[in-house]
Amino acid sequence: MAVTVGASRLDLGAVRRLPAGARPLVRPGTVPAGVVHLGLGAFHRAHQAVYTEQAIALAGGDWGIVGVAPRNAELVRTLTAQDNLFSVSTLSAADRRTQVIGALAGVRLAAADPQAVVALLADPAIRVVTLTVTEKAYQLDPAAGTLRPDPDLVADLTTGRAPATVPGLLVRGLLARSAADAGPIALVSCDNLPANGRRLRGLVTQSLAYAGAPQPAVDWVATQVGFPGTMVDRIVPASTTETLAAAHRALGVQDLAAVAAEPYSQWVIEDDFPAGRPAWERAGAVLCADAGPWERLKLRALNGVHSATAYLGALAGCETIADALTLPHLATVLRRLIAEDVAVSFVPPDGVDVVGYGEQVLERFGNPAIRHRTLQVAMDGSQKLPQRILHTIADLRAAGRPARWAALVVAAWIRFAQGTGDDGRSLPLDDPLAERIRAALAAAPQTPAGAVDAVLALDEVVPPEVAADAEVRADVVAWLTDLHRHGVPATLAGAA
Ligand code: CS2
Repeated sequence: MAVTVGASRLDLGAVRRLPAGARPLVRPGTVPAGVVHLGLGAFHRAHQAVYTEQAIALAGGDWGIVGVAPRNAELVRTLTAQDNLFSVSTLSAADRRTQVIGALAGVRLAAADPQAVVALLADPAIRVVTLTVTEKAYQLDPAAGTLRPDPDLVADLTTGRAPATVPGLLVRGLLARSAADAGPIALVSCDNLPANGRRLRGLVTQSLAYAGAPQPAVDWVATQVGFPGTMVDRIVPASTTETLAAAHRALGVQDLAAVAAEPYSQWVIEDDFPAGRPAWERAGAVLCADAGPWERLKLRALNGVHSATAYLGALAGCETIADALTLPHLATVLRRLIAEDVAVSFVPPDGVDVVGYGEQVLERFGNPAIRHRTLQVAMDGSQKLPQRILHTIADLRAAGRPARWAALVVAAWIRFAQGTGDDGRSLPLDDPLAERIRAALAAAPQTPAGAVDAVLALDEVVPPEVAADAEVRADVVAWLTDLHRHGVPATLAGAA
């Protein structure tokens, strides 16, 4: 990214020169660490870090965050040079605010010093570990949650080498913590996985079994580690040079770790923290006994609709989600997806009207100040579609209902995976299963039905009851045929 040479930099010394409204809510560098966060990406900085800073400011507690980047050395260098400070800009058509966040007590690069991360996880001062590492880092098959370790994770679990994967770090850290008798801890998945707390517990227990961990350590994890489920929500696109330039203008100093986000933010957390937690409820988070209904609401009515917008938009040549929403008829089709499929597929949280929630989601997607690239949301479809769309289809079909609009999203994903947009431009398949998907599509008959059968047969992605459903297959084939023959605009016009 472009760096303005000689510009003064955000750091502790610059704080008092910041505009008054932009200063951190806590005195940076003064709050001892109680949280380790794995995955220092834009989402964490604009979500959990903001809630945690507010919670500390309002209720106190030694809950500074040690942010661990698995691999991003440049980000760790940047944050170190900035005394762990970064800014979050909140953008809407009408308004923009920039605030420096002082929640980070330190940063580490796991790839450079994995043992330091293991030692942190075994430190009695650390009582909460949060994660935003993206779906694929869990190395669970997305359909059933079964561990599918890659060679790096196998090496982490079966040799004494320094861990190189997120599950490897967690397992080694928990074994060290149990050996040190360092007290209970909560591991909190903040990724968009189905039942993310249960998935993370499943990952840890399957990994311990794979590693042949001794029974006392397995028992220790079973009794001393909480795995609260969460629903996290805030649209935070990857930062660009424009994000950094705008933060520079707002702060008067350069912030190379700046992020920009929409104003909306939500966090629902199951209250299962055996060694305490920050008072996140003071910052607006909802603590509850079961986040499941909230998580289904968000994964299906927001993320599923996001993926639909991303695939249809990318195929039609739209660069951003907000651009895609201006495609004629797309909003109508998304409304029908929400009302006719998503809303009737599950029981929402008490008092929530899914159609109204969906309207708010579409308004958020249309925020013109947020340039969220369709290709960013389109990434890793094999890891996302099960909880976003395929579970909606499975639940509708189990209730004897059609799943017509959800089938359109599957067709759009397949067409995207085939690699060419409506105007003949090639589209990148950025997905951990890209090779498998490409090989399956190449080996299949080169017809819409051939492509659909090849994709529905990917059993680590597609639940068996969906793969075996002739009506679903027929709907997906019909949509894919339309997308091929007529392109996105005419397909939407014919359907809306
Ligand atoms: C998006 C999410 O990239 C994606 O797949 O759907 O990152 C989305 O922006 C967040 O989950 C919103 O909370």
